[in-house]
Amino acid sequence: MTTQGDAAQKPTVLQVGPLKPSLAQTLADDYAARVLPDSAGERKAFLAGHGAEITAVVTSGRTGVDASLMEALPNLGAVVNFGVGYDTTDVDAASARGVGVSNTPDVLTDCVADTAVGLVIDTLRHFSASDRYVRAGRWAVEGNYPLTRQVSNSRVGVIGLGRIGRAIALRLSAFGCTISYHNRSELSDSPYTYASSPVELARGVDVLVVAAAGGDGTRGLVDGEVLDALGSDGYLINIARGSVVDQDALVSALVDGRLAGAGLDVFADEPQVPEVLFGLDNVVLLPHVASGTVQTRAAMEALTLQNLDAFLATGELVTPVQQPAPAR
Ligand code: 8YV
Repeated sequence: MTTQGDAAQKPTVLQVGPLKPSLAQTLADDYAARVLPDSAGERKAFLAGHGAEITAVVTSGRTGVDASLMEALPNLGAVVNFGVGYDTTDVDAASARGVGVSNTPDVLTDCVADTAVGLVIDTLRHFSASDRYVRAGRWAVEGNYPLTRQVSNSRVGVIGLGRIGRAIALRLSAFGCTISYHNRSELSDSPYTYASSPVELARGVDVLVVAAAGGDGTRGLVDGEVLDALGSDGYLINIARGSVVDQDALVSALVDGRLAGAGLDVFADEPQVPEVLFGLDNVVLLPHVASGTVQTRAAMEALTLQNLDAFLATGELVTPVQQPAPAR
């Protein structure tokens, strides 16, 4: 156990934000981790008393560590992030301070890609809406459910052909879909057609799948102009971050019927979801569950702990977004 006296020598772990319960338990039991209080007053007192003890933070993509928290942790060496997305952590501030940042890539790629494909199918084929139709007793009364849109052989555009984007493309290729993509630059090793802008990509597809990392570099990348280019026969699927899409523009396009439908796992201000979408059967709404399987979350937890252990033992991270500055 860390005491005030030896705090400067002993590595002390801080949990920032809620974590998977088993991970939080392990941090408490095996690392004697402290937990950053939620309330502003308690947090201030905690940081004044313990900020200098902290050498590693464990957080999730939903919370992260901003520049002001980093400043209150002068001996911080690493931010260990549960999740592949780390847009809630200020990586520039971390870099300036020599603080390493890790995430959990690869282990969630399959589940997130599965979710994207599930959303494509559900949104185009209205399975969730049809299920509601049956449960409400409408089948027997109103007859067959209206016809929907075929997924196989459709044209799919992927924004962000990284690990997850490629896994989505691979799956939908097996459905006979024609795949095109937009990235900051064209990939030399991709079999898919490159579009030089999101608008150009949207113009040529039936379904636009957002798989780009969140953060300032992609904020509002899918704006009203992109949605107009996708058009009233087009569908938007987002399994990335709500920030990549202009949510107000999306909602008005859906409400006005200027978009055929949307499948959304992520939102601009989670867990808030625009209520006007609740009444639309051409929209599928998920509570940010893309990686949420027992297997994948266990693998994410294990990789999070591997990063933490490696940092505490060697000062290096296993899956770094950036490594800590050496010889701290
Ligand atoms: C997690 C995610 O739910 O990995 C990510 O970036 O969005 C999800 O897999 C989230 O990070 C957990 O906080």
